[in-house]
Amino acid sequence: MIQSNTITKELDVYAIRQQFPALNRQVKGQPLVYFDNAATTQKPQVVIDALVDYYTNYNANVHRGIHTLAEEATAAFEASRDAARQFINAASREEIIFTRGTTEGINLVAFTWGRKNIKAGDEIIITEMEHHSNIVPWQLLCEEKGATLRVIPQLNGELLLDEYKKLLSSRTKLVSVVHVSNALGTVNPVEEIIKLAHQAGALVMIDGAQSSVHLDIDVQAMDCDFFAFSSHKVYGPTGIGVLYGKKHILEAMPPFQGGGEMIKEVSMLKTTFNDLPYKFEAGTPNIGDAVVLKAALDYVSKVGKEKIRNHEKELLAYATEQVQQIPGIRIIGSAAEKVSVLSFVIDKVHPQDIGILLDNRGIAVRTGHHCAQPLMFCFGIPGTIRASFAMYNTKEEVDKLIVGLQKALKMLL
Ligand code: C6P
Repeated sequence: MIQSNTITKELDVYAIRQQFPALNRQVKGQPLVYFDNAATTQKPQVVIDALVDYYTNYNANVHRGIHTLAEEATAAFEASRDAARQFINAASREEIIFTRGTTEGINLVAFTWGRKNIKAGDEIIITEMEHHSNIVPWQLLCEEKGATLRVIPQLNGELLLDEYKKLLSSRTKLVSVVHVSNALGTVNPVEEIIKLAHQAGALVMIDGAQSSVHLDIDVQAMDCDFFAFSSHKVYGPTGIGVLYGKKHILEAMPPFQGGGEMIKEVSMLKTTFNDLPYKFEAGTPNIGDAVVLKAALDYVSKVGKEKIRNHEKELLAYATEQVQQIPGIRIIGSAAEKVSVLSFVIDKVHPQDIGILLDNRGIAVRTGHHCAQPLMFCFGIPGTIRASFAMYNTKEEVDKLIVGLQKALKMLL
């Protein structure tokens, strides 16, 4: 039976929805139902305003000029670094490197730390649950160095830790693991994974693309060596992200790209490199989006991650229960610990057909392999239909999804 509710005890979803202008638009003549939040979140007005304010009032290059605009832009850029430090509880601002996003953060580590430290015969461990951006950089590195990529298997969306223990050895130099699976929503036990890796003498990189918006991140408590996330999945702009690395590890790493900003002194004979974090930030950075990241992180903190999490948990439980009642639907990934991602397949129906029919009703979901083809292979499917919920979604919207699915199935079967 379909039932709706309005305001959850803790979070005034309707007040929050007013702050996201995109949610007011119509798609195909219907109010937009945006359930593609794992791909990217919509932006609150404060984030949009912060970007307009930057380009309207203090657009300038950073760390270079002594004029007022340059000083204002530099102060805002560095304040955003401080906000990011606080958001993941890094020990120091030198450990916060601005990147284009999670993908660039992982590639930076593979390119610099990896090239220096990985040798023939070494091993890197990842999992079956990885996004392509935490597979391909390590494949490229292993191929170049003659190293081996090992993979922790999963069952029904949970990693098999006993198999992981068997893979660890003195040959293991790095373990790189997704914190939260984008395709299934599984929250992986990263603390235990990190502890075991460190006992084996390996470093650990955590792909935080999906976790940073849902979970409280404390990189010091977690004790990871690297952590990467993207602003656009945390209600911020695209084109900016953060790579965290432990200071002593970053200090020992060679630079990523060469150019302005990352140097201390350049002569035709020799170049010395800038201090952290600038050593890894060559060229004019994405200043506007970096500045705006602070507005997004502040917004999330102000609403309160725990409240958001509770609301999303309620939505996931409700949607799971409703979807399970539709004959022929199979949920993919049944981990005990999940964030608000619901992936499913339907007997005899291609996910893309469902995606198109839902879009005709104004409902945005993602269909396909979700850049996790090896994981789809494990489940023996080409892809799923994925509905991913954010702080502004409601049970009424879930009801619309259920009706949309029922109508689509009537049409297709
Ligand atoms: N996943 C999704 O729809 P970028 O593109 O660099 O911001 O993030 C890459 C990335 C890395 N790891 C995980 C776990 C991710 O989910 C993503 C992005 C989106 O699931 C787009 S493919």
